Amino acid sequence: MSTPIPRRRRLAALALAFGFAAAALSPAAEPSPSPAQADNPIVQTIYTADPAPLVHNGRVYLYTGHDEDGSTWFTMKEWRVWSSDDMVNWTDHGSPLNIDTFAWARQDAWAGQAVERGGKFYWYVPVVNDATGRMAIGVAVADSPTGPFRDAIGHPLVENGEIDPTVFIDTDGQAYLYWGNPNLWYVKLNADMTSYSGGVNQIPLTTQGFGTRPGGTSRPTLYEEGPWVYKRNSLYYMVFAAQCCSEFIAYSTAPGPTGPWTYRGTVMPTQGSSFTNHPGVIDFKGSSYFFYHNGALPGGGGFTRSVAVERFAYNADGTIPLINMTSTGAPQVGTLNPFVRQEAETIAWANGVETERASEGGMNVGWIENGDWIKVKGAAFSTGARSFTARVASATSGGRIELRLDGPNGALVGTCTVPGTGGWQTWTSVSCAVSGASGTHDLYLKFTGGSGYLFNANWWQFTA
Ligand code: FUB
Repeated sequence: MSTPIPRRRRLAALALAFGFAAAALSPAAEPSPSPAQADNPIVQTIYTADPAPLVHNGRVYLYTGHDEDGSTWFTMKEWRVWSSDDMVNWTDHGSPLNIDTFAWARQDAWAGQAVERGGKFYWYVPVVNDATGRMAIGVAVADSPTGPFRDAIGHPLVENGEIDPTVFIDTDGQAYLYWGNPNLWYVKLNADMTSYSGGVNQIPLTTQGFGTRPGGTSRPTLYEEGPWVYKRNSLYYMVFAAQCCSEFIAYSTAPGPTGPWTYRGTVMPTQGSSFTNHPGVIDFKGSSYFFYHNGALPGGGGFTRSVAVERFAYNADGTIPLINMTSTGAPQVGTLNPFVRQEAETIAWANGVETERASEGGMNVGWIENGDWIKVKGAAFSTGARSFTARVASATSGGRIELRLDGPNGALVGTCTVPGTGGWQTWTSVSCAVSGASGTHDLYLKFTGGSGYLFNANWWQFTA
């Protein structure tokens, strides 16, 4: 059930951290800068970190950490999952994995990665082992990319006090798990993905392999943490967070999965207001994408980070070009179909709302106040929409959903009235007429009404 407390707490934390004037907390306040144009960072409802994208069945599943509001350390209790089939509208799948999933873990839901094998999804994560007080790598398993995930083995898969696992399955079927800070390690995973053979191997951190760190510190190479290993054509890539602090993203390549590695240079310079960064690289629908994190949301910084994405193209020789952080993000791949059920938590940009578990399954959008809105990018109305239906609930007296095109104050093509339903999870469907919506537009669901929380939204759909 939605309660008003978390959102108020979040706004207060944002205000404190960002030095906002009280007026900036008004319901109509919009994140800056230019939220209607921006698509980075990917998630606006919470702080996210340590992206790990996975392509499965025509969708990108994005696994992230969750920086708690107002954090002054890497205070992270759960991991989150998001998905998209167009790289701009992202569906919130909530948190199917948290510290409590591992009965032996104490804290620190830090940077991990998920992979699919044989119809199961394996998510490797670093956590503190309660018994030893050291960082260990756990493995969770699920039958779906969105979980629920359960502890696969009931104990750490491997433990040496180091963090940031990345998993890679080679074309010959051999899987590898790499991790480490300050060192770099790997094991060869068995086919069950939950055990390994051949012991724990250390990758030599040579300056030839991982570059030279300036300043003559105890760490001679640039390698810091957050490795991301993959193969393209016959070349193996290890992208990693380099130098500290602030980090930049660098990479090395090798002719095989265990090296020898050769340092290749910078992927993303030190940019943004987070002193850490974390890479995730995929190919999707014919393009290549680079995921990372920064501190771009209001209140953002080193412990309140946000995941973002850029599209890029490899150079002809296989090297990675320099990639800069942008607020524009990756272009949309295709369009969004407004004539099929769309989850309310499928969002290109959210202004003022949050999400939570819905009693009907999945997530819903909540904490909606007068003037809040959700942008859904590139909705293809084709020759026109006739009506709109939304699944809604309200413990108060409801409000209205204004359907606007191309901006929160853009052309109004319909208005649906939401009644009180007797509870925040007491769902009903409301419909209204639509006129003037044809072609492809960014759709804004703008929420209006009285004061306080108005209603929750679970899903919506237009009729043609
Ligand atoms: O998010 C916690 C830690 O910060 C990660 O494990 C590191 O990679 C750094 O991003």
